Amino acid sequence: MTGAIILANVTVIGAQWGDEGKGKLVDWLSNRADVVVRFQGGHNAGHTLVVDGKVYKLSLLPSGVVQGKLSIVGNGVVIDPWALFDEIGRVEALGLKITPELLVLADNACLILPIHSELDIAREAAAGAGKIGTTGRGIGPAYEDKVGRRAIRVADLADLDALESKIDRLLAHHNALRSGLGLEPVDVAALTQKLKDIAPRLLPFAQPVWYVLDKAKQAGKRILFEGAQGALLDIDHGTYPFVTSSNTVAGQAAAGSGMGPKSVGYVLGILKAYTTRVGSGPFPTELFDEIGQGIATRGHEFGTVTGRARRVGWLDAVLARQSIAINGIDGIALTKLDILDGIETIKVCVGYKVGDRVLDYLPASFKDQQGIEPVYEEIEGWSGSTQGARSWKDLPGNAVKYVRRIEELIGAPVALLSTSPEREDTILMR
Ligand code: 2SA
Ligand code: MG
Repeated sequence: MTGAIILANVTVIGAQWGDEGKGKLVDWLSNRADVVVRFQGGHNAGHTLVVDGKVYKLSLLPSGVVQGKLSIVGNGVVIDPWALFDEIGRVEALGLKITPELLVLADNACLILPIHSELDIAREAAAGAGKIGTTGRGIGPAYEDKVGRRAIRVADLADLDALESKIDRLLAHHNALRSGLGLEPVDVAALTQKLKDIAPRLLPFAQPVWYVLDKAKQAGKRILFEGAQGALLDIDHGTYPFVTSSNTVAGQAAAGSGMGPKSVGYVLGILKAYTTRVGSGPFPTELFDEIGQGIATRGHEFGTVTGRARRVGWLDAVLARQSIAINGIDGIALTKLDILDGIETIKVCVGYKVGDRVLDYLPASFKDQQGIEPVYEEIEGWSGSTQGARSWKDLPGNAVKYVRRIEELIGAPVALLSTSPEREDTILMR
């Protein structure tokens, strides 16, 4: 199996609600890849990479930029050009150089405009207790416009004569929505000018990504697909409506980049040794006690993009198994095991009681999801440290037992074990 991770195309997917540590694993794997591709989401993603003591917080840029690998933002991504150039400025300040040779943006990707984040924020404010807990980055409204066939795409910036009429059409929709939320109407000429100003900066990065990837494939290049968020935030498969607005599952790697389904290759699911979620929505194994507090503190569980505190709970093997099925996960990278160091008894959820039923999957109905009572298995903890371990032999016996038991419960092998945020603290298991 491990051979496959190193030799094949790899798709890295968050197996929970995001923040499983994908950034570090993508960085580790991008050493072994030629091309790194983002295929969904936008700058709502937050990947933290620690390389040689430097901390890179990436949102829209594929993690491959840190290793100097061809980094591609696919058609499935929604691109906020202003946020992109801010991010480029931040990473360039750390010593990287982001050129069109390194970074390619899909010319058919849809743009996030200021009207999208304004709408996102206004809707969340109006929703009160029913809010989704979005990142406020305009992701949902941008995908709505994409699916509604009125979005502005990257390639539209190359046709400035037609731009104003496209924006006019878009604003006919938005200004009606805005008036309902008490927002001022947007001026067509002002928004058009803003886009005309950014166009010459953005266009040098634009290419037909499917074509670039096809060439890469013909040349035998290895491609790494970098998922953002997690499978339980998927628009179809997640805890709807408390989800993001894109498909986050492995299948999207193909559609969101313009390659065929076989290109997805080895699917590596990133699973945190416990569970976190940021934003609202069901969370069956959520902890509200000092154990949860301790995990949150030791695990630095704060959103990379928004700084929001993440909710924390025990590992949910029911959800992990479901995630393995819907993504076709071949192997797991288990992260943050060290955060459980010193906990006397660790719990893992192995089933759901919903009324008088016991389920081994997450029911689709929100009412059922809210009513879940987790069935736990208790596993003896370890007193030694797993932090920074670089070999299987360095792990306390009970930590090994915990990993083995998780493999049985979720029905997938742990292929990699990450024992700290540092690139080198990664154990190849098999
Ligand atoms: P949105 O903004 O429309 O995508 O929000 C909808 C839901 O998706 C969740 N979401 C995330 N959950 C975890 N991590 C994400 N990225 C950042 C990070 C988040 C941050 O890596 O830390 O910094 O706060 C992410 N992006 C979206 C979001 O919480 C909503 O539940
Ligand atoms: Mg994150």
